[in-house]
Order: sequence, then structure tokens, then C-alpha cells
Amino acid sequence: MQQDILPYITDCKTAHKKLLAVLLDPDKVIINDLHKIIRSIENNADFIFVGGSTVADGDTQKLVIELKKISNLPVILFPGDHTQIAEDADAILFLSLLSGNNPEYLIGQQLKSVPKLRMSELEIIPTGYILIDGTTKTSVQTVSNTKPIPNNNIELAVNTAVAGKFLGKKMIYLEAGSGAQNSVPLEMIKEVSENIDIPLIVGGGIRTKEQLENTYKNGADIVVIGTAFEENTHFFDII
Ligand code: 1GP
Repeated sequence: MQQDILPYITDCKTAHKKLLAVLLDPDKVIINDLHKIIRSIENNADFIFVGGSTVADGDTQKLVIELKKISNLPVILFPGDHTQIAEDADAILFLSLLSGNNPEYLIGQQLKSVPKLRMSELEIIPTGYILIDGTTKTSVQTVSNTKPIPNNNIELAVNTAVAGKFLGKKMIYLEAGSGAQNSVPLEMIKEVSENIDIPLIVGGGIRTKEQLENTYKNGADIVVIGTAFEENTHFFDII
């Protein structure tokens, strides 16, 4: 098992170097467009996240194999369920959904993934995943069958993140859900980041350069962009 990515992220956090991940959903990416996609992101992104709430069996693996052929960017799995494990990736966010009280996404899917993970050389990064209400009902909410944390309940978000840290998670991911109408409130990002010392990932509904910068300014160490890039492959030209 390689152990390169988490130490790199932690070093960047210490050095106040902000990181960018582009999320590619295997259900939406057209393999023939991959060269174009990589050209659009490789000067800006630090990582490619691969995953989706529901992905046809085998599509994640196909996408990861093609990505590794044409790009040197680290590929990190961001799986919606245990079927989205691709051994050719570099690492996996080993997510546990800490909000919403659904044992299937807290430990159930994780148990199902063990046989595959034990056979792989993926770097496994224990990550506390916290869903925040982004106004629209997103796929992650539907698939996980959980209620997100209300976006004005900063105390609950902070306590959930701190519980994640106490449980030994190495990173916290604050998520408004892909395509969310409202991203995670800046005040909530600030409070969470000030109460944990592990890297903070923020994603969901970030569509402008201004939002991206404000998300960093308020304490995100990694920002994830999916929909904005899907809708406009020139999105990163503005950065
Ligand atoms: C979703 O946080 C990611 O899990 C990215 O969200 O698609 O809204 O950018 P967007």
C-alpha cells in the first residue's frame, strides 16, 4: 500500500497551500472526451476525484484505467458505494457518512468493501463525510436516505466534524451535494475548520471563482468542483 497522498495533503495544509480536486462522475463522462477533459484541468487541478451516487457496475474501473493512461494527476476514488472500487486508482476516500444516522453508510458499505480493498494497493484515507442541506434534494441525499444537517446549524456541523476527528478520521468532507443550489455556508466552513486540525474538503454547488476563493479563505484545504466543470469545460480558464 502506497502512503503518499494524505501526507502530501497534510503538508500542503501546514504550508497553507490550497488544493483543487475535479470530480468526474463515471456515469456522465464520455471516454472519448477524456483527452480534452484532461487538457482543461491538468494545469489547475491537484487531484481527480472519481465517483458518483449511482454508477453502473464496471464504469468506474473503465474510467480510472483510461485516466491513468493519459494523465499523471493522482486519481482518488470518491465512491458512492462499494461497487465503485477501482484498484488502478491511487487512493480512496474511505468515507463514513457521519450525518443522518444511516448505519448502511456509516459502516455497512465499508464492510462490503473490505474484500476488494484488502486485495488492492490503494492508499486508504479514512474520511468523515458530512452532508449539509444545500436547499435542493441532491442524489447523495436520496441514495443515502439521510437528512442533511440544516445549513444554519453550525454547532451540529462542528460537533459532527469533531466527533469524526475523535473517531480517527484523517480528513473531513463537508458536502452540500453535487449540483446543490446553495453551497456550504462560509460561516459553517470557518467554524468547522477552526475546530479541527485535520484537512477539510468542501464541495457541492460551487460554481464561480468568487465562491471558490471564499471557500478557501474560510478554511477549506481542498475544494471539489464537479457540476461547474461538467457544464463548462472552460471553467478553469478563469482561475
Ligand atoms: C459532489 O462535492 C462534489 O460530491 C462536487 O459538487 O458537482 O456541485 O461541484 P458539484
